[in-house]
Amino acid sequence: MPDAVMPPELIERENAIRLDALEDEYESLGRALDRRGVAIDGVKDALKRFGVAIPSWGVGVGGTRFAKFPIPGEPTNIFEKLEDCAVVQALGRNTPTVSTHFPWDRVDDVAALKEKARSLGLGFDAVNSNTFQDQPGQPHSYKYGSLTAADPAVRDQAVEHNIECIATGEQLGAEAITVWIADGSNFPGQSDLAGALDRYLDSMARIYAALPERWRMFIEHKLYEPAFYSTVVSDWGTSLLCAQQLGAKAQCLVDLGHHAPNVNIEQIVARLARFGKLGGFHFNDSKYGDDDLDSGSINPHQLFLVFNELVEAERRDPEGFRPAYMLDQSHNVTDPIESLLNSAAAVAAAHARALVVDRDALAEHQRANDVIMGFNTLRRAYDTDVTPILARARYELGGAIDPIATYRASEWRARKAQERKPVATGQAGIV
Ligand code: LRH
Ligand code: MN
Repeated sequence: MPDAVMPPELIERENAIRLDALEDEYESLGRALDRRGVAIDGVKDALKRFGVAIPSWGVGVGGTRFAKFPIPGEPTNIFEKLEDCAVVQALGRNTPTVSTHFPWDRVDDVAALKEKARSLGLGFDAVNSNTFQDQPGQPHSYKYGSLTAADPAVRDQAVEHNIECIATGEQLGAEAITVWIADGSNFPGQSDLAGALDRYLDSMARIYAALPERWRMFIEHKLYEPAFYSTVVSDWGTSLLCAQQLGAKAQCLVDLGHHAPNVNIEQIVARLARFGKLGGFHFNDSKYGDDDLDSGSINPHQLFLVFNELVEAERRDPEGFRPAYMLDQSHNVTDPIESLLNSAAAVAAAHARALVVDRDALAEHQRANDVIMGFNTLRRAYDTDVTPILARARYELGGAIDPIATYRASEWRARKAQERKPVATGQAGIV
């Protein structure tokens, strides 16, 4: 039994207040869905199997290039971060794994880190390498790129770092590495655009060769930032072509914030799934750029449409369908635990709404070019308030019917503010 970061009796007490209302709402929604040919318990069971990984870097307060505003009691190292991840899991019951980032999460004793996670009932999803920052004492700078740098010594260092991340990930029980590189340029003429991709493919092939049998490598594309003229892996097309060239273990990761405004991301998801290269997601939301806002907080309809394509993709190819679901957010003005609880619920809600779509009717309307009925079939699912299903799934898994209220009743943050050393103010940056 995992160490109880959230006392079960507290969850029980908070649930007892809300159970009758939940039962009533669940029964009434069940009847409504039944009239639409949807078995509510089937959706609930699917949600109970659904999980999205927490980014270790999202458990501390995030910042921008301008500033970061720490909060008392925020975690100061990966062990404390795992405790906060366990709080999110204890209340929300759909975030059983953590995605780590190296060297931000580097420890001397990896076995101790694995044991800590195990004692908290947590596992590890994809590890993330970092060749977009220079570490103290690092022989070669990544200022002018990493895996695609003109200088082979820089490329060697970056390849070595990724292979180290794989080795650490293997010790933790992870089975994938996400490779996002900031490589690009700020001026026309600064970089040899074609040569940069050749160097990328060569470096990635060396990392690919180091992948253990069951592992996958996720290529994460991004339109811009920190490079503002060209980015080597800037779009899904480049990512797909590279994944096809590298081999079966290479797949594409879609970070929702890494596209130009108004790009049809759900169609990108359908395309990558069609070619068997949909490796995973970094869920978040944005209004302008890579804002890393809470999932579903700005454009929940897009998140629904992404999951609508995911449900279709799984129906089309159940064998090959194995995307890794992860959050990737920066919590600059909220308690990260509350944002993570909300965001994991928003992702699960998008999934639930996609599961109540009347797929046979939709296919029929699409075949008959009945535009309005095709649209209305999707919109009806989107307009379905699935929160009773999410709450019931959490409740049946031992979680909280109302995670935020239960979290606040726990006074976790105030208690941790007494125990943990304060994070220095006046810093900036994502972590
Ligand atoms: C790049 C990115 C990438 C992570 C970083 C924290 O913008 O999305 O996935 O390495 O954020
Ligand atoms: Mn990301």
